[in-house]
Amino acid sequence: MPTSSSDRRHFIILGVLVVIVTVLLDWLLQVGLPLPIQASIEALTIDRLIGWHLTLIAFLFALIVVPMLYIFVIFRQREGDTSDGEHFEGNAIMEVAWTVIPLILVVIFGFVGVVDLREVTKTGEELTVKVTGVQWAWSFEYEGGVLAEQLLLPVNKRVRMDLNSDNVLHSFWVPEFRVKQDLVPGYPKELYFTPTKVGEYSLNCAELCGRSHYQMTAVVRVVEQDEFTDWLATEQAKINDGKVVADADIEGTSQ
Ligand SMILES: [Cu+2]
Repeated sequence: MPTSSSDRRHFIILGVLVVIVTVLLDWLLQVGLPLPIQASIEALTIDRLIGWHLTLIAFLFALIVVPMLYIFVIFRQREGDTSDGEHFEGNAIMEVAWTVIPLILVVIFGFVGVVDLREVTKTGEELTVKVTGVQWAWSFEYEGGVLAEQLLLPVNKRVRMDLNSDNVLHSFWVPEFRVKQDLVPGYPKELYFTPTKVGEYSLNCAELCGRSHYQMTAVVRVVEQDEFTDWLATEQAKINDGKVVADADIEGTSQ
C-alpha cells in the first residue's frame, strides 16, 4: 500500500492502466467472440452470462498482467545499481483484499448462475418432443406417435425435449439456441427452450460417441405456429387412417 507520494503515484497510474486495459480487452472479447445468432429466449440469458464472465476475465487479466509488466519496466535493475531491494514483510490489508474480493465475486456469479439456470429450466406449458439418440442418428416423436427425422418446431412456443439414449452418451446441442444437454442411457433427461426465429438450424451431437460421431446431425426447422399445427394434424391423420385400415384388416381376418 502507498507509504509515500511516489508510491501513491505508482498506484494511481496502475489503477488507470488496469481500467483502460480492462475496457479495451472486454470490448475486444465481446466484439470478437464469434457466437452464432440468438435464436431462442434462453440464448439472451446465456449470452448475458457469457458477457459478464468475459468482463470479469478481462478485469482479472488486467489486474495481474498490467502490474506485472509495469513492475518489470519501472522497477528494472539500472546499470551499475547493485543494491538490494527494500525489505518488507506481509501486508494484512492486501491479503484480506485478495481473499475477500474473489470470494464476493464467486458468490455473486454463483447466485447469478443459479438464477439464470432456474430461468432456463423453468417448466410450464410446453410442447413435448421425445428425442432419441442412437449411434449415429437422431429420431423425434410427437404427440399421437408421429415420428420424424427432422425436428420441426413452432416459433415462439416453449418446447420440452425428452431426451433418451439407446446406447452410449450423446449430447443435444443446437448452437443458436445456446442450450445443451447430455443424453444418458437409462436416465431420461429434459431440456427446455423457446425458439424465436423462423429458420433452419443444425442439431449436433456434442459428446464424442464413436466412429461416426461427427455425422450425428439432424435438421431443425423452426416454422410458424400454423404451419406446425397443419403438419402435425396431417401426420396424426395419416396414422389414424392407417389404424382404421389395420383395425378393419384385423376384423376382416377374424370373421
Ligand atoms: Cu456424438
